[in-house]
Amino acid sequence: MTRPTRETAAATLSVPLWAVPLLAIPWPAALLPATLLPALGGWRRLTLALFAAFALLASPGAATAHAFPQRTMPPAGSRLVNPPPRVAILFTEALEPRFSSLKVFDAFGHRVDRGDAHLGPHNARRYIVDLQPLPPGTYNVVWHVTSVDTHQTQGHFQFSVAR
Ligand SMILES: [Cu+2]
Repeated sequence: MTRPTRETAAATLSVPLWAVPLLAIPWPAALLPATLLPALGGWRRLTLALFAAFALLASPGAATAHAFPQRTMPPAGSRLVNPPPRVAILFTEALEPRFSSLKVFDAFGHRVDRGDAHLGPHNARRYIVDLQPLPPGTYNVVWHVTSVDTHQTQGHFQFSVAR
């Protein structure tokens, strides 16, 4: 028995030759939080590219129906001088708040948000949580969301407050 290789895995998914150029297009970059990509190895990235390409091919519009961050405040990886009063994420799709969560942790894993994750007043794509006063340090924002079409996505990003 041999371990599956990329080639056999691709064969299992039966990629048509004409679809191969599609894999060169950075679909995942458009579909996933930017902070997630560097954490993934080449093999996983390839797998994501395959699934993303197939999702697009299988049913036009399906890939856009999943909620992914379009913009975050503070921006992922940012270093702030003033502690932010809240974290807000603008998603690509409207969210179902009963099945979504948005939490912020300090470097020790302690919650520093106020546990009041809620949608924007006039925008169900905007997800907000208020923060306790943040001392200098690095913070991890963790989100699990369900879009109104019931699809679930999750991710995380960091920001820091300067000393
Ligand atoms: Cu979806």
